[in-house]
Amino acid sequence: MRINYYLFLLLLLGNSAVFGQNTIHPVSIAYEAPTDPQVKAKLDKWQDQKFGMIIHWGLYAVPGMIESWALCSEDWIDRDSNTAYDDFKKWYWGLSKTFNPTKFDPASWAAAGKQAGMRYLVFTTKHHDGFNMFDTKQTDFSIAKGPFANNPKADVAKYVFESFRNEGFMIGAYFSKPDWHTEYYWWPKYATANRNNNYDIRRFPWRWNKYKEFTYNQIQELMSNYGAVDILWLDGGWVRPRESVTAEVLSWGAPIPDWSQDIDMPKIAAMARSKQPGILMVDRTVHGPYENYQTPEQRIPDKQLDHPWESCMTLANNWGWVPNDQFKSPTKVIHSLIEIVAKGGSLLLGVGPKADGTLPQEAIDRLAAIGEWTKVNGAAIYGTRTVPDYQQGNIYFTRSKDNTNLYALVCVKEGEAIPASVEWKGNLPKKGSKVTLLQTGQSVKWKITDGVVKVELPAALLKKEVQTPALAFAFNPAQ
Ligand code: FHN
Repeated sequence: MRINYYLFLLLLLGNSAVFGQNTIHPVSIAYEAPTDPQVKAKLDKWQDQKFGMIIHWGLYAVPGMIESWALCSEDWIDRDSNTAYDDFKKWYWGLSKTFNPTKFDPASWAAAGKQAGMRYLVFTTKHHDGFNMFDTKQTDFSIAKGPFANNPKADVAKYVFESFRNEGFMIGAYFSKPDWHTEYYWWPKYATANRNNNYDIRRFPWRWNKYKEFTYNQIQELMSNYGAVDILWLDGGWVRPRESVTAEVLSWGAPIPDWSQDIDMPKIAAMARSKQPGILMVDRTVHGPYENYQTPEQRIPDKQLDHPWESCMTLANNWGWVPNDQFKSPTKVIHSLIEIVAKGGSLLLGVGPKADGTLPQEAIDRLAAIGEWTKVNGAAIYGTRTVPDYQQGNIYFTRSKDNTNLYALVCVKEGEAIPASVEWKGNLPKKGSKVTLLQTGQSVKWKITDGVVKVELPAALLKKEVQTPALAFAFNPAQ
């Protein structure tokens, strides 16, 4: 009975916490471009992909609650005052004894992502709760040591990476820099007041050195034993050298201790790149040589950015699986994708598998519907780059990398009919050239009057039953 009580509390927590959590990773202002030619080449390849899937899967899928954060004692985590924290923690850690995803089928996840038109993956090898979704030798707190241990796919991350690699995806390993389970980060000797390590590293250097060694060894395992990895996506930006705690960082409002939670990124990056040449390091919000692209979260920057970036956003309201979650419509996701790409970014869309190892049917259905659009309009998205005049109202513009094509993407409001014509200024088609509607492959009538392009839609598309999230036009640019 008590467990159900917890579950009820945690479901309440899910929504209130999501709001609080969205302020955890604002984006850093500065950007430092990589100089390593292999990293630059990989970054250019990553910038071609435009659309990825981030998968949060771990202990939190068992009860269907917010990922890890229920363990944290910060005031935005609304846990019931009658629940003793130690009892809750014991219960949470005990989930490792019941997590047994017998229907784990990563090939079906990869197929769903491919069908949506996604082209890169980021998978939670370890979230803040310290539970490992790979067969690490550094601790027994892993999926490979619980009831799933004898399953042929017990080394979960290996099979997730393999399945998505087989579908042609670039592969990203999400790894949480903080680990709330190991005694080297949260020392049982002291209370855990917030997300940071709970002892003054200046007084206990031995313990922090053990944590650095533990972290290095786990990342070394991921870089050595799991095939080609293209992105090391390091979450938990509060774990950062003290000297990187600028006024901007303090303004974000996250609790930052007086000591330096420095895990020696230069050493980690050198090892990672020795094993995975050119790998992209995404040390979120710790701008510098190891944040090869920036990662605004649950939002789209107001303006076009001139350096590589990605918006990570949930398909539903939560990163992991939560029962009765509210899923975004395919139109909402496609409009976000179009705006993000026109502003120079990529969309990393969050999906949370259930505890049995399957994707929620609603997620599968949404991804299939999104794929109906990307399948016929992808030329305006994949491999494109930005143009200065990137938005006019509900119309966004992109260009092919070789500048031979411009694309106009006209977002259509949910439930609205396709307009009989669309108009825009600038970004003019070349005189006498064709304007092609990507979804039909047919050229459409167009003219320019006083610098305004007017494109007419074919009658067949104007029937009220024909709807689309966006119309995409391709044309040669005037100059
Ligand atoms: O704290 C995490 C959160 O749980 C989730 O993993 C997101 C996904 O980008 N990252 C951090 C919040 O910014």
